[in-house]
Amino acid sequence: MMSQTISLNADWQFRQVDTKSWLSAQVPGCVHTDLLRHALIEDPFVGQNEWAVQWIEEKEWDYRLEFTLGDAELDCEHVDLAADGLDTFATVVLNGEEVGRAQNMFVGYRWQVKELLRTGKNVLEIRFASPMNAIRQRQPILEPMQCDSVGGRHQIRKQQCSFGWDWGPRLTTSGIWRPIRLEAWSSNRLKDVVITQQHARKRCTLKLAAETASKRKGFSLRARASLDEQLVGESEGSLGASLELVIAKPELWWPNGMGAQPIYLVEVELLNGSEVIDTWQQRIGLCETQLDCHPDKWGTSFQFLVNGKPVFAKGANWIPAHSFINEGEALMLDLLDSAADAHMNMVRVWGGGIYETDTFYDACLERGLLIWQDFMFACCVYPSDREFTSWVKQEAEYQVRRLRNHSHIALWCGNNEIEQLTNHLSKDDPKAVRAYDRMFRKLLPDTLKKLAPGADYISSSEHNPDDPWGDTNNQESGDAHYWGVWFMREPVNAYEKQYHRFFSEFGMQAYPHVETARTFTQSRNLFGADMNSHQKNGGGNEIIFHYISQLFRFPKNYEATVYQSQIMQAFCIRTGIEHMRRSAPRTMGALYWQLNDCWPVASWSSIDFGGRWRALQYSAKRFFAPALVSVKVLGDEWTHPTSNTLMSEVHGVELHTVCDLPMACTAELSWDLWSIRDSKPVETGSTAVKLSYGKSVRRKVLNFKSAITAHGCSDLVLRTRLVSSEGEALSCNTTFLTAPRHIEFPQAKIASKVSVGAVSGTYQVELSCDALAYQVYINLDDAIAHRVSDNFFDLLPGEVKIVTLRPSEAFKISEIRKALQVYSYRDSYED
Ligand code: BMA
Repeated sequence: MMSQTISLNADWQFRQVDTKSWLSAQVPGCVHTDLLRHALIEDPFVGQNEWAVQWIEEKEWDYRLEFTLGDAELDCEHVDLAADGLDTFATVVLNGEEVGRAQNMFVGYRWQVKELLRTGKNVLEIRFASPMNAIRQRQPILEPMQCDSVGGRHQIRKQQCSFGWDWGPRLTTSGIWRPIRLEAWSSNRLKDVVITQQHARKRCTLKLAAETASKRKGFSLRARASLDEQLVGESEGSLGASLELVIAKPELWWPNGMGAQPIYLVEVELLNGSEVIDTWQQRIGLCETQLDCHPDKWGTSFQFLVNGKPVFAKGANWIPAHSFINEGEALMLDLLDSAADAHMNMVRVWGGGIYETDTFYDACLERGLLIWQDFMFACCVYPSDREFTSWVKQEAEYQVRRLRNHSHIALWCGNNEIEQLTNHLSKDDPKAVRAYDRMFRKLLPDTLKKLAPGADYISSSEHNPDDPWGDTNNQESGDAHYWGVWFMREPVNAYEKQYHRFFSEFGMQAYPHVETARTFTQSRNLFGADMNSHQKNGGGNEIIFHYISQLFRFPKNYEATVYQSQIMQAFCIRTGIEHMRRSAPRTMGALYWQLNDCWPVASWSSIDFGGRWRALQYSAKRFFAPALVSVKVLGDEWTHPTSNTLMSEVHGVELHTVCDLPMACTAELSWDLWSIRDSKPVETGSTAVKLSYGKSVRRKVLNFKSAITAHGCSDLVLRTRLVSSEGEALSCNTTFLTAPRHIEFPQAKIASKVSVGAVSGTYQVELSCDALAYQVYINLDDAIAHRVSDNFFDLLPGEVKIVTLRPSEAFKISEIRKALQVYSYRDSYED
């Protein structure tokens, strides 16, 4: 008999323990969203409501489902209750009998329940203990600190950032957060299938090892692989034997920008005689990924190879897409589209969030995004007692099994930033080191070795393989989190002095767009209580203003401050990432902190909660372009420590190209040095270049001494362009020879023409100017939600910029014209 799945996701009810009334609940979901749906709490994302809902974490919650079963459904040998995720300490009761207990949000549970089920009405009840009580039972005295407002979050295996983070609210959920179902089966079922890919010339062999509930004779397996519904491989065999699917002329999966993402469907059937009794399927890409650490002239490389080819990792760190995880599913695809659209090829699933849902891994596969997968441990020393270790063991086994067939997971990493916590954990404390080693250098890698042999693993990010407890700022080997710019307030060009082998974190904050902030407050006071609740980093505001003041004139109002914070964020990260790409192959990765937010907040993200791109996301699309022209300014600028006079040794620039286009091509690299005041070029030039994959090349050193003597650094702007020999604009860049705050920007007149776009429902905006317009921002007034193809770009006289505008609903062209606002840096400050 074929196994049967009975979903139990509908018709749940919930209540606070010891209260009477049951209310409808949504599963998968959590108690906060259930309370919100019944208007029993205010939206915790609005104003300071977060604080008004803190009581929820102290309570116990009941979830209850009545469901009916027919004879047919019970007419099988086994029925399992499968809960893919319970958050977190749950007691599961079926028809009055306890079935089991859950203690770990990151584990899927399965209990045999056939004996407890009845024909007709059944009642399933799940009681969730207060997570705070669970913490206090393990640690009576709590010690709040940075990124742990609870002071004990690490005691339980629950999404760590749900206790509050330096960008996230404290919204400690409870509930059935993943699907729940009954699985009825007889004689046997497929528990799991592991796929191993073996690549050879013009052939890929998929070895499938199936695990079944029963290993008795008489059962057999049948497997198929298909691409676009065309069968490409088939195989049959008895249980226990490994099946092989040989795919001739495999179409390889490549990261975004390097090739296509063909997705193969692998299906396995379990047969009893000739009858199919269970099925299993998985979508995969055919690819080999490898972390390549080989000795080289700079130390030891830290680079990813995909199908044997070194890949410069371009991307960002990923946090849960919503504080209430299930709500994040709706936002995830759009966020990952944005990542791919900005030429990213890797995202890091950061260790303070969750092992993401299947939707996420599938979406990354489709979009060519490699995954750096942290285990979910972040920023503190974790317990090592027997109970905790057993939770971790179970979790690691569950998650490695769940995710091991995703060959686009390029790396597993033990945790986020624990090895650098030398103030808590140092080589002088052998006990703590031993406990750490047992978890992150033994348990986790051993689990991978057993269940996913061949998967690459590092114990922590950042990680110094030469001395894990030594200088985590090691430039010779390992990955680095470089936070000198931001936390240490180092000058922006400090990025250009860093030569880490791989940058897995670095970042700069900005304020969310005015429209995003308006979803949580009407206040325009960035230091007011509402805004303050949406800025979780202690010194965050001060540091944003520090960097704004290093770069720009004082912003004239709230809108201007938001705008400047965003162009400042983009300026900083662009400076860093262009340097990192120029430094290839010494540096082979740049994942900035952070792509997304889990609620509307001032943060390091490049995309506001809700999907609106900050200036940084548009900039990412330019600085991650497959072929890039990049400029390094030669000579420093500083203010004299006693006289405060501006000092400058800037004398010229280097022009570089960076290429990760898969095919070599020829292009023209051209430059124009303009006088800003005169709106005229003072020096121009060009050179033919050959661009080839993986090559970062210094093309020219330009000496601007005479132009600087004649005009001064503050009157000069350099525009550089890379245009392919077919005439395609590959990259375009603007560089100043001084901080923009020293420049007298002209009052440029920006002309805009709106016309109907080629694709229905879109409009084209054509922009031109009579003088330098820096960081042009186009927007439609509030009422019209929209997307634009580019924004926060620079314009010089003679250039025409065409932007496609896509309103989310139909609007007349006259309405678009009326709503169009064009703003540039010059509008953000008073004379
Ligand atoms: C990083 C992350 C997070 C944090 C961010 C900003 O190192 O790992 O812990 O949110 O810094 O402080």
